[in-house]
Amino acid sequence: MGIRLINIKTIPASKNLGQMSFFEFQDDIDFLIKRIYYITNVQAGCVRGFHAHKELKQILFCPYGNIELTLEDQDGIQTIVLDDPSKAVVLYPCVWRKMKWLVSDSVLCVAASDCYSESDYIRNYDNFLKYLREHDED
Ligand code: T46
Repeated sequence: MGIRLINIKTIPASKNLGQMSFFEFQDDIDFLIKRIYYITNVQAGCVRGFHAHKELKQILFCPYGNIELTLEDQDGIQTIVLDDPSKAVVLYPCVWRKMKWLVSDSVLCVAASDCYSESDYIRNYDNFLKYLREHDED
């Protein structure tokens, strides 16, 4: 369970070469990646998410734009804005998430610990609260 904000190592812009950001297993994240997906072509104001995961671990980052995450776990609710390519959030199991696009065409990238499985989702908020209570000691 839990939420971890991490700073992605970034080689700063130099001349016309732009900047590069990178993260890797062990140094930055504590799980291997089995799936990558990204969400594009979203208008400002759009809110996605409204679910939690039972087992999945994910790292979320926004290489372009500005996306607000509202995250709820056993410690309460927090808001994190991904507004820089060097910012990322690791979401462990049992975090209810909403992602709000603050700027049109912002890109949300996600690297996940497992392949897609609808049975890992908790898409009902009351079921999430119940699951949280039942797994509080995990
Ligand atoms: C998450 C947040 C950050 C697939 O078939 N394969 C996939 O790998 C994914 C990610 C989704 N889908 C299907 C499932 C739904 O029928 O694509 C449809 C849209 O997915 P969803 O409504 O869950 O999208 P978001 O933006 O609410 O949530 C997504 C991820 O699903 C979720 O794991 O943590 O981004």
